[in-house]
Amino acid sequence: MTTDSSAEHLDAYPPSAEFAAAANGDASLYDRAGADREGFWAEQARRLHWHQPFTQVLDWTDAPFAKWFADGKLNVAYNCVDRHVLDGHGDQVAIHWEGEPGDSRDLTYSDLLAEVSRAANYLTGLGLVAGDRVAIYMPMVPEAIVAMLASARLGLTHSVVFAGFSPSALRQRVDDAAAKLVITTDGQWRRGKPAPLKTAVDEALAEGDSTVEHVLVVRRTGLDTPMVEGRDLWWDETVALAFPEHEAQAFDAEHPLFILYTSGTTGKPKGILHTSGGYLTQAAYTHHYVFDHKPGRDVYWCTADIGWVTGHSYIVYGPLANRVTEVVYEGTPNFPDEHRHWQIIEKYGVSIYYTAPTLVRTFMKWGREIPQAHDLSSLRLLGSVGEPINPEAWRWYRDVVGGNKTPIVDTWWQTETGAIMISPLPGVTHAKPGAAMTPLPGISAKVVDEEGNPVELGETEANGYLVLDHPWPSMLRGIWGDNERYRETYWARYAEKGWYFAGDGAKLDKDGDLWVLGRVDDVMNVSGHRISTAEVESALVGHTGVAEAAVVGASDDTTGQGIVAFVILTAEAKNTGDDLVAELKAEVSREISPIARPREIHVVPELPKTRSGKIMRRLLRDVAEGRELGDTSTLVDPNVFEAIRAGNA
Ligand code: 6R9
Repeated sequence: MTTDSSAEHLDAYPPSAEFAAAANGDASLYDRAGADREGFWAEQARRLHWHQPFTQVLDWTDAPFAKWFADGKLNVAYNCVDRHVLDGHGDQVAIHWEGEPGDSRDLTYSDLLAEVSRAANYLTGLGLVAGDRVAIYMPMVPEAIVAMLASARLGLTHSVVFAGFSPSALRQRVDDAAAKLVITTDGQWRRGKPAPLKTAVDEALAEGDSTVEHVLVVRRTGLDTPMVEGRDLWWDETVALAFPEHEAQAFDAEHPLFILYTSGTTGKPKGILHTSGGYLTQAAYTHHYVFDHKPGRDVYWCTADIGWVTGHSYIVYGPLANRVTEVVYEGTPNFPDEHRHWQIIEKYGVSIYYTAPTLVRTFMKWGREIPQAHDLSSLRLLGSVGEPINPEAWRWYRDVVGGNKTPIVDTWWQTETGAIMISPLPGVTHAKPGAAMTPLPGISAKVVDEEGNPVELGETEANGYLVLDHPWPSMLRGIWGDNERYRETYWARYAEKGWYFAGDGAKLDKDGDLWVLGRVDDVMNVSGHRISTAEVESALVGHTGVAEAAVVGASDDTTGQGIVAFVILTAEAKNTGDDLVAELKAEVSREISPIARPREIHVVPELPKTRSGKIMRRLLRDVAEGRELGDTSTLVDPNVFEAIRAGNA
């Protein structure tokens, strides 16, 4: 932040004096962390209650497998619930839950403690022991959070599977983690209608042997739900009747807390593994400073789903560790109409609101009159996550939602990083529309070229890669069951330097501020959801009529990227035009999830390939975005595009 007069610098929003005066953070955090990184993290770890204090901070001798606070012991659920009750805050509301059909429920910390204790007692009675895996396949109901915390309390490793995923996606995840229990609901509310969910579990488990011994079902919609004798259990007939007191036992700081599957560059999702002490330390630390959270005063709302990492770290673990009062909303932003989010903000006096750029752009499309019809003056801080936020959306968010006064924190991080890594600090640093700005105190990042040389400041070509050059407490501890893939995916690219390769392109502006530009691998980002091209391709070729498929993410005004597929049909297949395209789209929804449904599918006679047989997705992206073709010199057959365009027409 020099005296440079570049447009980017002029566009900076300095912290307001008023916000700065009461901010949790201050500039000394950067100095302290810079002078003694490990000492700084030890200080942050002491935000938590340790049943047995740690004496070591970082053990990196087995890099890239980190151990943080290894000789310390703690209980994650005790930190998120019990200690707040013991500190006299049992009556504070932890969760203002808002159901989609209009029902609502408040849970205080005492309520939460009783619910989590009941669930812990019941799961123990089922024979589950620390180290077992539990799959959680649930919509945004309070029991989903209770299920996560009860698992954490018992040292069970949870794997939350987004309730929009298909039975086969669920099965793949259940099998990979060898889960013994699936917790689900009878159904879920979606735009005013109940849709079955438990039947998807039945379908997932129908074929072949699985490791699942029980399916525990929360009643949410009242839909008629077949139960398998001896396997399936109703939550309200079991957990709800269990004893509401339970003593939390301490686990090693490195005890596995959860596995969360995310898309990689191949068809098979990666089970990202997170452990306890380091993860909770950084989730709590970032939630405190990045959101400037004041327990007992703020009302916080993160609009993510617990099926994604944002839901894990910024609905469940970070906020509850910090004694949050938070809103949890079950449904879609436009049910019963587009006013829903603003009504919820008014109803609860939400002061901190954390959402994704795709939703901000959707709000823009619906029009500013909608938020402007509400009193949003309780809002004092806004956050963004999931993809780069375009400056236009950033300004709209600040002006229309934030009353032209709230700081915006654009937070860069990943499932793998576990918690926020790069973000402005409100009240402390400047913000610029579209820039994630600077690594947080304690975090170190670089933007480098292919060889690992630092890129020049102000370089406008997007030629940099984002790397993390020091380990951090909430870093992933590996890919479940696949250490080799872990090394290969994240550490092989800059193996000599020992840097973590994030898979994102980035640049530094003239002020040295960091802009994340999007994925540089074959991972698409649709509405903030990571979907690999390979996953969608494999769903498409799973259809008998498709011989080959190539999928690209083309830029999309609302969703960031949209999925565009090019398919070659088998000789036997009949091209029935729109019918076939509709069938293929449905196939992808069924195989993966409606979020992976392609925006467009083009039936083409050929795909552009290099001599080594690689599909040139870059050129297909040019086609999908209606641009002039880039360099075609490495193509086997440069004429292929005439055929593709003809097929398109
Ligand atoms: C938390 C989360 C991670 C990928 C990441 C990047 C993109 C996330 C961003 C951002 C620019 C931001 N991403 N936040 N890009 N600015 N503030 O989203 O995790 O689902 O694993 O996605 O999302 O491409 O690599 P995850």
